[in-house]
Formats: sequence, C-alpha cells, structure tokens
Amino acid sequence: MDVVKLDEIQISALKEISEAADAEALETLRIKYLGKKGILADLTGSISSVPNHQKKEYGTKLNEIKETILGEFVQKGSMFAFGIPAISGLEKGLPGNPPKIGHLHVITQAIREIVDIFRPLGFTRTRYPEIEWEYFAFDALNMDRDHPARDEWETFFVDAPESKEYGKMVITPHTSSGQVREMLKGELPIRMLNISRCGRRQVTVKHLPTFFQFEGLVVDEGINITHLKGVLNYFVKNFFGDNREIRLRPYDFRFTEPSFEVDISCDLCHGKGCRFCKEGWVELGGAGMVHPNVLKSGGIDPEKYSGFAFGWGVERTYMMKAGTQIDDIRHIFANDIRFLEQF
Ligand code: FA5
Repeated sequence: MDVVKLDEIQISALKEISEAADAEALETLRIKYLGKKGILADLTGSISSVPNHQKKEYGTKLNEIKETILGEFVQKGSMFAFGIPAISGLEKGLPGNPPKIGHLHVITQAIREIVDIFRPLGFTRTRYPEIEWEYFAFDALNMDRDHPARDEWETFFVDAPESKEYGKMVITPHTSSGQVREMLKGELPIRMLNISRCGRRQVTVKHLPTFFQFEGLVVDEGINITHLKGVLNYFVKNFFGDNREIRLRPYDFRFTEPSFEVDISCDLCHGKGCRFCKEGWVELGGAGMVHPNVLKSGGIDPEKYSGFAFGWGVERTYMMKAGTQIDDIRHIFANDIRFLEQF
C-alpha cells in the first residue's frame, strides 16, 4: 500500500458520498469506510507492512484522509437531517470570529485615573461602608441630631433597628462619613482618598440616586489653606488639562471652616451656559479646612493638628472632562452599550 493508493481511496470515497441518495445509503457508506472493519480501519492495520522509511508519510496522509472523509459524512448527514450543511470546523484556512472583548465601565476608568493622579502625592485609596450610621454621616461631622443642614443630604434611611450610640442606619449620603472613621484608626499623618458609592433621594440631569464621590482628607501638623488650593489645582491640571479654570465659592459646610464649593468652567458650552450647566460653570464638589470639632470626634488634638478635606462627585467630574459631551448624568448607569462603548 502506498501513498498514491491512499489518494485514490479518498477520491472514490468522496465521490460515493456525494452520490449517496439518502441517509440509509450514507450510513452504508459510513460503515464501508469508517466502520470498525471498514476500509480505513484496514489501512490503519496494514501500517506495519509499510516500509519503515515511508511509515511517517503514510501515517500522516492516512490521518488527513480520515478527517476529510469524516467531514464529508458530517456535511452530507446534516443535509439529510436538517436540510443545511453542518457548521464545519474543518475549514482551517478561514480566519476565526474573534470574541467580542468589553472594557471597563467609564466610571471605573475615571476612578482609576483619579487614584493614579493622587497617588504620587501620598494619598492612599480607602473605601468606607455604603450602609452607614447617622453618627459618622452627620453627628461626628459637627451636625447634631436636629441640625437643619442635614436636610441638604436628602438621605435614604434603612429600615433597621436604631443604635443608641450611632442613631439610624442610612445609605451613606457622602464620602465625608469616612473622615472620622479614618481618624479613629489613630494613625497620623493622614492622606486618605476615600472613593465610595453614595445615595441620595435625587434624580435630574445632574443628580443620580446612587453615585460615587472621591474624598481627600489630609491631617498633619501645620496644614493650611495653601496646601488645599495646591492639591486642588494639581488635580484639576492633571485631570482636565491646563486650559480649564476652577473657581472657589464661599460655602457653609458644617464640617469645614472655611468652606468652599469648587466649580469648573463647563466643557459642553465653554462657559456660555447650556441645559446642563445653565450659567457656564459646573459644581464639582466641596472643600475646606477640617473643623476642630471634627478632629475632636476623631480623637485628634485640634491645637496640634490641622487638616483639609474635599469631596467631589466622580460622575460630574468625569463629565466635565474635555470632549466627553455627556449632557445627562443618567446615561452613565443606564447600561446602554451604545453609550458605554464610546468611552
Ligand atoms: C458634600 O457631599 C460634602 N461632603 C463635600 C465636602 C467634602 C465638603 C469635604 C467639604 C469637605 P455636596 O452635597 O455638595 O457636598 O456634594 C459634593 C459633590 O458630589 C457635588 O458637587 C456633586 O459633584 C456630587 N453629587 C452630590 N449629589 C449628587 C447626586 N445626587 N448625583 C451625582 N453627583 C452628586
């Protein structure tokens, strides 16, 4: 038996298969060629009689023929059974269909970028609970139980037993809840970057019921307002580029004194005013020097130490990056792939 003979067997097998009139005829042919005592089994058995120097070539050829004939049986069988050719895995020359590869959600990308910008300044990323006690969200931040400023946070309350010490359970309305938790760790100096999910009873083009904030907190000896301004400027230049402007507006957060709201010129309308920003500026978040009462809640001596803090919305901050053109914050978590794959 030589290799030329193998070719002839393949030709006649393919011809017979193509002429098979029905499934029964095809099965007879299958037994003839591929059955236990079929032609190909015979040829495999006779390999011992092939001269040694031809054994390798013979074996390879025989395997190829088996594969080809088997493929033809599958195709023809599929035509008889389903009226369509089988999806063949045998066309080795064709390029495959590459699997679709996704990418990180735009907010995950933004969070990673924010962390990377703050890391060289010594900020370490932390994350504090999304379900929080009123105490850390408000009381410890210089807002007593009945203080009217709490209303601004439009808080979701959790239907759970109240704690005598810590009050009601809430969905944390801001990352500032992590400030006193961080101080209570008792490690000074502090350079915290707390990025966590927050919740508020708000839905508009600028507000989501659940969103992310990133909160910086620095506590050390001799920290003053120039450090705060320096860090904010450093972040803004790195995140938005040199050409964007920020402005600080005096504000009255209870946990910082003095306090500011930080605005950035709107990239959608370049400061002219649009449906998103209305007057050319968009609020990114708050900032200020940590109030002495907050340091005291965290067991830190305000005579010796001082600090600054800032808390900004991740989505709002990302939306104000040049060229993102997102004019409604609600698109970000609507999970529409057509929207998300742009970023
Ligand atoms: C605060 O939450 C303060 N804790 C910020 C702060 C931290 C001040 C440290 C001083 C020191 P405010 O409520 O303004 O402040 O929210 C801060 C930012 O979070 C907003 O400017 C906005 O960017 C974002 N934000 C607030 N509510 C929403 C919301 N519902 N949807 C999306 N982003 C929001």
